[in-house]
Amino acid sequence: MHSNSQWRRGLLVLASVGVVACAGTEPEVLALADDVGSATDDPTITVSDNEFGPDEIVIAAGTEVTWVWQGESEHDVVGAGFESPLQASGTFTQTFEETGTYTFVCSPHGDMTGTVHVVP
Ligand SMILES: [Cu+2]
Repeated sequence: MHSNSQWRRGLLVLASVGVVACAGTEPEVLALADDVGSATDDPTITVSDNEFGPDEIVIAAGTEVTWVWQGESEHDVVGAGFESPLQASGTFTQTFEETGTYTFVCSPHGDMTGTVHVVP
């Protein structure tokens, strides 16, 4: 029993370290700030090596965003509640119904991040 509880404590420590290490790159949904600007009429984001372009867009609620792969390497788009395949070409679409600020990341490239602001 003693060794079992030590093992459990070890797992807890590992879990806490993992949460800290991932902070900032985990996709999340944030409250919408009031100064994000007005919605774009071109809700398209390119996926290249290794960045999203643009890496921040503003859309109206109910708009479908299209990501278009243009690079050579494999990338994906992972947000809170949506995830594209890991692929080197093609497209991915996601419709955002609720207002808020949605961050997304390419899972193989943790510094490849983007943001979708959904305004009313
Ligand atoms: Cu990537």
